[in-house]
Parts: sequence; structure tokens; C-alpha cells
Amino acid sequence: VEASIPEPQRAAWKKFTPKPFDTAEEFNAEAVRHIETTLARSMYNCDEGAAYAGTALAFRDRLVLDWNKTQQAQTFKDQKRVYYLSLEFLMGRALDNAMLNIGKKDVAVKGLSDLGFRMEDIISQEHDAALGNGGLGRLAACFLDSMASLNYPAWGYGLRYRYGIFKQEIIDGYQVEVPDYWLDFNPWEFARHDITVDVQFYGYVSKYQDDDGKNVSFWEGGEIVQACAYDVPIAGYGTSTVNNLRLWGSKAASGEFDFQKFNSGEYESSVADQQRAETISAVLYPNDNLERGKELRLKQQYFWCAASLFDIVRRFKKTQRPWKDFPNQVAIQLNDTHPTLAIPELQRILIDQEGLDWDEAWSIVSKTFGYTNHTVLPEALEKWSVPLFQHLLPRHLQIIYDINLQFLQYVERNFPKERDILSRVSIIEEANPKMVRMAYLAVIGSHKVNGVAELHSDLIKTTIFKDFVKIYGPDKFTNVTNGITPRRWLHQANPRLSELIASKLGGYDFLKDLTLLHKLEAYVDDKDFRKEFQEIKYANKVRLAKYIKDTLGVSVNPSALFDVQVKRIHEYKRQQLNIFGVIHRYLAIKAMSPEEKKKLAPRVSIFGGKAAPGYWMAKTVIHLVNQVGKVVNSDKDVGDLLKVIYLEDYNVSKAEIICPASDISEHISTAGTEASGTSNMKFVINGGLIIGTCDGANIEITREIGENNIFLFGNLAEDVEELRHSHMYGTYTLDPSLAAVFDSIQSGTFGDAGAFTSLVNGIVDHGDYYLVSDDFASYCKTQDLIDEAYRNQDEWLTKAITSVARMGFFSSDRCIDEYAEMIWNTEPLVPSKDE
Ligand code: 73E
Repeated sequence: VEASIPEPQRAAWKKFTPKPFDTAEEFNAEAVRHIETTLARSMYNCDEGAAYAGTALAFRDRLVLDWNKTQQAQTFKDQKRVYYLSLEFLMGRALDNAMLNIGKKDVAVKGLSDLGFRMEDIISQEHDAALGNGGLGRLAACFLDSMASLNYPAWGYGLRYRYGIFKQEIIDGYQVEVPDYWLDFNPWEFARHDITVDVQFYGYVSKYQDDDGKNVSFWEGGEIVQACAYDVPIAGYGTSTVNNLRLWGSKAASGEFDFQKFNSGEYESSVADQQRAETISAVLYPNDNLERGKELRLKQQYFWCAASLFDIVRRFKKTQRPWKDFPNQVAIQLNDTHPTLAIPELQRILIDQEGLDWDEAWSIVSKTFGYTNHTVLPEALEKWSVPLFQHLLPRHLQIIYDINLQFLQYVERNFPKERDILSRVSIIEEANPKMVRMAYLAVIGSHKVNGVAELHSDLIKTTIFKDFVKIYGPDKFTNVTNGITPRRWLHQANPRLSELIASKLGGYDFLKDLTLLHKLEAYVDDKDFRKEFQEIKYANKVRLAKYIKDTLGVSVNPSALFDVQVKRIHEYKRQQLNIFGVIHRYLAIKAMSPEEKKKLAPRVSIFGGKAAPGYWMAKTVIHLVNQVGKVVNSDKDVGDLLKVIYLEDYNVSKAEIICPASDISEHISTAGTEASGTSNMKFVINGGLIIGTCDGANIEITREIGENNIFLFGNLAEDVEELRHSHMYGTYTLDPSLAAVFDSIQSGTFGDAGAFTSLVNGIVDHGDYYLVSDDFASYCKTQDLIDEAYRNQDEWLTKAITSVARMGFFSSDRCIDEYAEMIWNTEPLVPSKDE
């Protein structure tokens, strides 16, 4: 029971309720107070770091007041809540976002300038919160922003990694990983030392009969690790709703370390136990779209699911409602299969601890969960070995077997004539060792399953979940096309463009209803508008050019065509296709006459992104890009016509500089492999065009903005399988231009040819799984079209403006409303004025 101040004393309490700052003066009073007291610094030793801290703490105070009110109102109103379970939240920086969402940035800009600081310098002091790999984690962050902005009562649950995604350094053209220790100063989290959950691992299951003669299972023994809550406030834009992101940190259950062992002289082993517990939440696995089946990863997943479910159930039980109300009060969304253990965990709580019957419990469980699938790549589909499961989570394995048994009996009854279906849909794969297929468990335990773009949602129904569509009918499967938050990706990343749009649309309402952007089409021919739009793009390119000069020492011409591909490095995303295209261009330039050169638009090819540390092929691609850059950038024959840049350590805060500065960005995955992609949306909304394959959300972007405004190329998803087959068993001819590119690589033009053998051989000798050769001619031809289109700056500008105007569909607000309506069945809780 929580303590609360008795009624008669509340008046005294209310007298001291803090007042949020409003003016620059009041802001400075708060910031300086924090610098001088919280940080114990003074004006004689206040550097930009301290000024950042003071600013962040002043805004944090403001946020916390609304946070408390929101949480009280949500508890009091007791509506259905959404819980978004994600192993990754790629938040980036928080200060600028907090200032813009609260709406007091101008006040702080003025205040800081009075104190002698520039806002940009202060903002750039903040360390990115990089608790994610790529699109999946960033999607979770955009969704948190949208859920708060739309006033949905919603919590995120994740892990408080001490190390986020590694920092990437490029040394001699190779990726080097450096640990990302980000917690030395983090004003955005609140350690809730009073909120802990004991999480059990290992042990064994005992069975006994209770007083009513009912069989009961009991999970005993093993070890306990403690989960501690760390809460992060999530402010909505233009509303006082502040939601909560709860991250769990792991600690040894006995607190510091085992005193008994310590006193008996076993210092080392007592400290080792503590370290083993803390290891669970120590580090984010740096693989994007790849699962490696490591025990520690499974431990992370269970630790986080068990703590979150305990917390959710505890909150529900406080309302004293009957259990059957649970799915009316709680919606849990599983961000991919990483939190699938939440399904057997809730079933376990209900039957082993709360004493419900299996069927009663299962009916609650299967109404509570929704599952979002993000990938069809086989190497990313999670499977855990049964022996590992048995060892780590013996009771959960039993429950999974029981879920499977019930499910297979159901299938057998309904499809008695189909011999093979049972083995195909069983949660347990009959391999050696047996494996638990997490995606199947997620489908069986959820009431809705969604993909993240139309093509992808169709593909999962015809490939990995085909049998399940037959079993459950098509209505269990749906689509929610991804989106991005326009607050961070337009307003914050590109303030001048946002301001220009607001000036035409009569205010910033479009940031809450992005479909209003369509009104911009009326200005496509407006001379002043066009001029300013173009100037903004140029200024953003100048800023990126300066960043490139400052970090890499390479001068690039801001009038050149900026061609950008920034995302995780992965064979399916085909950065290799891009760099082979660059080499092709380089060879062409070398062979050009001076007249021909004059006609060519200068280009800057910009790459960025991290490779998983163990992903050799991806690292080879990074190396090749850097080697090509070294040769091309110093080639006098080429000059400004081509520059090749590798931006180190691509992350959210760098994306905010890069996205507004591109002319063309590349989204060129092999058709059918990229579930959605979200950076495609970020580039277009910032007035960049894209070159892409018919894959993921590119298809819907094309539908919205029109085929004349996008450069599509390459084979279609429906033809991929046959092409792959023909590579293996038919006659295979390498594209001749690609062959010339390979010749130049193999003759040592870009340094040691041996370094790139595996990359070339994968295409020439090993079946070209990602269809680089099949798409190469079409890719190069489309790049030529881009050169031509860019020469007509007027038409280019029309395309860019029209595209921005037609991007209204891709707001993550639209996604959240769709989830709420189709999957969660939840309503917003709009804060009342006096709250
Ligand atoms: O297409 C993207 C998609 O836009 C997809 O590859 C990505 O999710 C984005 C958001 O929906 C994604 N990441 C992962 N699976 N799909 C993944 C898998 C395992 C570990 C980490 C990330």
C-alpha cells in the first residue's frame, strides 16, 4: 500500500507545489540553481557540459510535474493501458526533443545566450541514448513519441543496458568497435530503488496436489536476480501527457554481494555472483536482423519479460478487478519475437501463482497479446534449443509443450486429412537438438499479428505463416505500415523547413496531423516558396559538407548531388550494389573526354552505418567503400565530379544532420527482404528524392507521392525465387559492366585485391543470393536518369516539393491510431486543463 498525505494536511502540501518556469529569466533561475547546487559548479567553472546539465535539469523538472500528473490521472481513470515491450529503444538525444515537445525552446535559447552559451553547442553535449541497433529500435522510439502525443495511456518496457550499441571508429579503412558507456551522466532516468522484482532462473519443477486435489506445478531452486526499475519520462508534443518508459537493470538479489561468502573469505566468488547478475543487463546485442542463440540473450529476454509482467500484473491487481477483465485493461504489444516469453510467463503466473484453470488463463493470455513481425529473413527468426530452455526455464518449457499440445490437437481436429501440417506448425522443430520456434509461439499466443508494410504483411501470410492463415483464417493477420514522428524527423532535424511549411499552412498543426501537408501542393509553383525551399536544402548540404570537412578533412562541393546510403550494413540492404555502382561511375569518368565531363553533374556518394562485429562480409563492404574513397578522392582526373565519403559512427543524432541534406538516398534491398524501412520516409519528408527497389514501404511511398517522383529499379519480389534458382541450376552470366568493376577491383585498383575476394566470389561463384548482378544494369541506368533529372533543377525541385506534400500518410501517429483501433482497442485519455 502506498502512503499518501492525509486529507487535512494536503492544503499545506499544495502550497509548495513547484511552479514551472515560463520566461527566459525564470528558466535561467532554474538552470543556474541546478548548476550551482545540483552540480556544485559556479560561473568560474561552468563549461558547455555543465550548461547542458543545468538546461536538461531545468527542463526535466518541468517534465516531471506533468509526468506525475499524467500517471495519477491514468491510475485514477483506470482505462485500458498499452504496454509496448521492446528489447530496443533507439532514443537518440532527449533535450532538444523535450524542449520542442514542451514548447519552451525559444525561452531557453534566449536564457542561454544571456548566460553566454549557444543552444546548438549545448544540445550537442548530450550523449545519444543508443539502446538499439537500427529500424526496429528507432520505430519503438517513434511510437513512444506518438503514443504520448496522442494521449494514449501507454508504457514502454525495455532493458537498461549499461552499454548501448558500440561506437564505430574507422581506422585505416576498417571498422573498429569501441564500447558505448553512456550512463556517466543521464539526467533523463529516475532510479526507482523501491521498485524491484525478483527473477528466477534454472532450478526444477515439482508437482503436488493442493487441498482440492488439483495438480499444481511449482518452480523451485535455481538462482534469483533482482530487476530494478529505471523510469524515463516521455513527453508528448503539444500536450501535457508524459508517459513512462520503464527500463530494467539487473542486480544480485542479495543487494551488494553475498555476505556469507564474503565473511567466510570467498571474496572473489561473492563478487563474481554479483557481476554475473549485473551482466544480464550489461550490453545490447549488436546484431540487426540476426539471431545467434546465445544463452545470455535468452536470459536477457526472460529477465525483462518476467519483470515487466510482474509489474503489469501487480498494477492490475491493485484495481481489484476479476481476472477476466485483464484483457480489457491491458494490451501488450510484442515488438518482434524478442519478448515472446511474456506469453508463457503470463500463463505461468495465472495458473501456478493465481490458481486459474488452464483454459481460463489461456483465454486471458491469448486476448492480451499482439505480435508485430519485422522480418522474414531466415537468419533473423528466433529459435532456442530445447536443452537450453530446459536448463534455464524448465517450467516455461513445460508450459510451451502444453500450449503446443493443445494447439496441435486443435489443428488435428480441423485438418484431419493433412498429414504434414502438424510437424510444419509445431512450436517444437524436430531437429537435433530440438528447437523452440518463437515466431510460432508468438502467433499462437496473440490475437493479432501484423507486418510493417503492405508487401511485407502479404509476404508473411504466404511464406512463414502460411499454415497459420489456413488454421486461424486471414483476419488474425493484418498490416500496419510503419511511420516516423514528424516532430523529431522534420521539426527538430530541419527547423527551417518546418518553419517554412508552418508559414504557408498557418501554423504547426501539421506536426500533429501530418496529412495537412497536402496543402503545400498549392505552393508548388509559388516562386518565393520554391526559392526558399531550395535555399533550405542548400543550407542543410552546406552544414553536412562542413561536418564532413571537420571530421574527415575532405572538401565536398555543396552544389554537387548528395547521394546518401546510411543504415546498418547488411548484404540484403546491398551497400555492395551501391559501391559497385560508384566504381562503375569512376571507371566511366576516367574514360570521359573533357566535353563529356562538363555535362556530368558532380556527385558526392555518402555511406554510413555499422556492421555487426562478427559479420565479416559487411565489414568487407565498409573496407571497400573506404578504399574506393581513398583512390577516388585524390584522383586529379576526377576532381569534384565524384567524392566518396564514409561517415563514422552513424547514429540518431547524425541522422538528424544527414537526412535534411540529401538529394538522393538509396533504399535498394533485394525485393522482398526489407520489411519496411523507415529512413526512406525520413529522407523524403526532408525534401530528398529516393532511388529504390519495389520493396517494403518504398511501394507505398511510390503510391502516395507518384511514380514520377521516385526512381525505382530492379527485379520484383515475385521473381526473386526463380532467379535464385536459375543462378544455382541454370546458366549464369555476370552483368558485363559489373564484370568490368570486378576486374578493376581484382587488378588492385583499390588496394590489396585479396581483401575483396569473398565479396566478389559471393556473386560470381556462390549464386549471387542477393541478385546484385541481376539488378546491376537497371541500377546503373536509373543512376544515369538521376544525373539527367538533376540537371533540370526546376523539375527536380517540383518533384521534391510534391513529394513532401504527399508524405502525410507516413506519420507514426497514424500507425498508433491504427494499432489502437485494430489491435489494442484503447482510447486516448486527454488531460483536462486543470490537471
Ligand atoms: O525493414 C526494417 C523495418 O523498417 C526491419 O529490417 C527492421 O525493423 C524495421 C522496423 O519495422 C528489423 N530489425 C530486426 N528485424 N527487423 C531485428 C531483428 C533482430 C534483432 C534486431 C533487429
